[in-house]
Amino acid sequence: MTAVEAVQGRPARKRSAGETMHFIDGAFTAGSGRKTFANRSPLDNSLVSTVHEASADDVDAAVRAARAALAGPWDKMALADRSALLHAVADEITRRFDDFLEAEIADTGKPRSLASHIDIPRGAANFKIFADVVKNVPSEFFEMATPDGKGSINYALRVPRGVVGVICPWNLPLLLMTWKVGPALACGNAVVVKPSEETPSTATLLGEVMNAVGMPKGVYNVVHGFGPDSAGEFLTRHPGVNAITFTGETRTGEAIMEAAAKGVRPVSFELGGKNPAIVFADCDMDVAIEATMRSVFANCGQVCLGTERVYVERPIFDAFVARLKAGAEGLKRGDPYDKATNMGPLISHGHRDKVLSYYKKAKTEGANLVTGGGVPRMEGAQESGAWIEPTIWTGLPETSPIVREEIFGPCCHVAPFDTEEEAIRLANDTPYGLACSIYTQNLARGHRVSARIECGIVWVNCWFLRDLRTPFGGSKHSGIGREGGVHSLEFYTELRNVCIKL
Ligand code: NAD
Ligand code: 6OD
Repeated sequence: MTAVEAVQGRPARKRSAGETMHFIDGAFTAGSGRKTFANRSPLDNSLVSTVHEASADDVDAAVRAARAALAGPWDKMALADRSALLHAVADEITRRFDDFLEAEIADTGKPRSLASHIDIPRGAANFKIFADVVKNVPSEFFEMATPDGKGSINYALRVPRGVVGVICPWNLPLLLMTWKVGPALACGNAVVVKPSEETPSTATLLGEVMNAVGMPKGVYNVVHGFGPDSAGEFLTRHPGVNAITFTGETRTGEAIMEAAAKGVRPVSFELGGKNPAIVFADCDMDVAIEATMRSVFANCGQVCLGTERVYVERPIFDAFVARLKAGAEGLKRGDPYDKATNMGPLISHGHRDKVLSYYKKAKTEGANLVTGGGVPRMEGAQESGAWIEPTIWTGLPETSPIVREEIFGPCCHVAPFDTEEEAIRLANDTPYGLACSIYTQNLARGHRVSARIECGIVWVNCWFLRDLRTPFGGSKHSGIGREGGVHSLEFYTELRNVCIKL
């Protein structure tokens, strides 16, 4: 009996407080494997849940369930009905807002003030936007003359890719997962999601939402586990997966690309970054400080679009550093449900070790430590959490690993520049190319510099201001492809030309 058969006919189980199950073919299941792992809170290292780790058979069951769904009512559903169902998913996420919020905070420790404004609302918005986009994008049509004078017409049909493997990171778990699942389902695909091992909860909870709104079984599946030699690799190597969408580290992207080569399967990758901000002396300083505070420290610096290199025009360098320091020292750590808390812990002790190794390296390289650089003292149970100090350095050469490598923590290096040309050169001197922020009140300069920065997204006088219709993705080592609006349809569908002789 396969794992799918084993779960068929069983009523869908709610996520119990202590266990996180796979969601396969519309049912929660422990799967066929015996292995589990602990999901611990980064706030205080307490156990959030015991997570079932998928075996190759469990992943196979999920892929088979997805394939079966493609041949069932999902395939026959009218576009308008599919779109309505995705709106219902968004509405149900909103109705269960507090459940999602609680699950996301339990896994990540992020402050409620952040998750309730960004993560959970975007979870719903990611379904709504693509439910609408698919209904409103026209396809091509050409009339063609033929020698017999009768002519022919050509049009393009958008057809789903099939089963899409969705591999997700831990930093914005619901947001980044639904950013892929929303368009994939809107386009008529079925998905198998592998959430990060650090943050398995909201993807699982979404299974309850899918059942509540009547999503056909097998359209949305979730398997838990790790990357290499675990659920991630089993999924990306599975021949029944037609396309792979991945957000995570560049090195992981390289491994997944190798897996996808077998069977020549398309990939969409949103990868790492080492994003610069360029602060010109003619900026509105309040705007530049407010946005840079968020871009460096929001989500404890664990945002792919976050700024880790700040270039400031020399006349305002000292004033800018002083204000950023004051801002960093004013951040409030602690209870995520306290309204005043605006900084959580890092995702895990393992990640904190990595970030601290950069803090140490900065010291040995002779950085000028403006603030932070260590681990804060926390009270009570939080003493055991993965807390870290927000940190600012100056004075390092551009060749330093602190300036070149993605740290993914609440830290930045600030350096002065003298000319626009120099700022552009410094910003582009990186193998990455995800995002850049520019602060200036001279809009001509804003346009001119934006056009010369080698990256996927440039923000002028803002950061993380997102219109979901726009192309999102990275250049160079920061990704392959663009998602968002109609661009997501490019990846989640294939165009088929139909030629009709009249
Ligand atoms: P990661 O690459 O370590 O893991 C991401 C996911 O891939 C996890 O689910 C993991 O289990 C899985 N995985 C790992 N190895 C695998 C393999 N060989 N085969 C299949 N799956 C595998 O990334 P992370 O630490 O979870 O996230 C942080 C990274 O993600 C940072 O580099 C950050 O910049 C990047 N990121 C990029 C974007 C973007 O939009 N560009 C967004 C968020 C995060
Ligand atoms: O806003 C988005 O759609 C998106 N993909 C954000 C990515 C953030 C990275 O951590």
